[in-house]
Amino acid sequence: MEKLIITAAICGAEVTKEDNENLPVTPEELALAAKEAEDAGASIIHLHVRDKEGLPTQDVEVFREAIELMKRAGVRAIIQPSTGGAVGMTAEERLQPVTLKPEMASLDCGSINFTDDAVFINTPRIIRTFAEEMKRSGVLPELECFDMGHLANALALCKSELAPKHKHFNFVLGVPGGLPAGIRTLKLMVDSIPGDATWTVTAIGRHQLEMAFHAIPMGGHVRVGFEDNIYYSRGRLAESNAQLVKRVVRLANEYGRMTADPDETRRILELT
Ligand code: KMH
Ligand code: ZN
Repeated sequence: MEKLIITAAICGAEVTKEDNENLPVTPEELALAAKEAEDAGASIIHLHVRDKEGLPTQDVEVFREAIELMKRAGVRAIIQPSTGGAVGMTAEERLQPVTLKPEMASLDCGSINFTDDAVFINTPRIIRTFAEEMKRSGVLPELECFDMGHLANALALCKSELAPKHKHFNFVLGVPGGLPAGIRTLKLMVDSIPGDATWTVTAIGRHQLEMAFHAIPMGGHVRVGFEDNIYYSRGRLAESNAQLVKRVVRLANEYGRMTADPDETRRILELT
C-alpha cells in the first residue's frame, strides 16, 4: 500500500486559545508547531494565520512571515495555505496566499451552513476563479468536499479545462450541516472518485481518530490537528498538534503502513 500522508492542520480559523491554550497562532508559534508536526511524521501543513489579536486573517504578509519562519526552522513539508479562510471573508481576501505560489492550497468545492446564521460561501464562480488562479500560479489544489454536492462540483472541475494535474480530494466529514462522519459516508465518497485520484480524510472532534482508523487500511490519507479537533481523548485537551500526529503514525505502523516523508509525498501528489 502507498505510504501514508499525514496532514497537520495546526491552527484553523475558528478555534481560540481559550478553547485550548496550546493552539499556535503567532507566526513564531505556527513555525514551531509545523516543525514539531513534521518531526512527528506530518508531510503537509495546512495553514491558516491570525492577526495580532489572534483573529483569522488572509493577509498575504502574515502568510509570508509564517512560511519564512517555517523554512528557517527547517520545515520541508508541503505548506498548504487555506483559501477558505474564515466565514464572511470575501473571495479576494481569501485568495491572497495563492500569490505566494505555494506548492498546494485548499480549494473549497461548495457552500455549506456553518454556525448559527453563517454560510461558508463557495459559489460556482468562486470555485472556478480559485481553480483558475491556482492553475495560473502552478498551485496544486486540494479539493475540499464537505458534502456530496461539493464532490460533484469537484468531479466536474476535474473533467473541465481547469482539471488539476493530480486529483487530490479532502473529505471533510462531521461539520454540522455537511456529510456526517462515518464509515458509510466515507466509503460513498471514496467510491465516487476516479481511480487515479488520491484522498485524505478530515473529521471533526472525536471523529478525527475514528476516521483515521478507517482511512489507514482503506489506502487513504489522514489529516489531524487543532483546526478540526482540540482533544486528545474525551475531556482531555491535546498538548500539541505533534501529539495528534504521533498517534496516527503509531496506528499506521501497527497496521504495517509507513508514513510518507515530504519528498515521498511530493512524488505521490505528482508535485515533482
Ligand atoms: N474555516 C472554514 C470556514 C479551508 O481551509 O479551505 C474553511 C476552511 C476550509 O477552513
Ligand atoms: Zn482550513
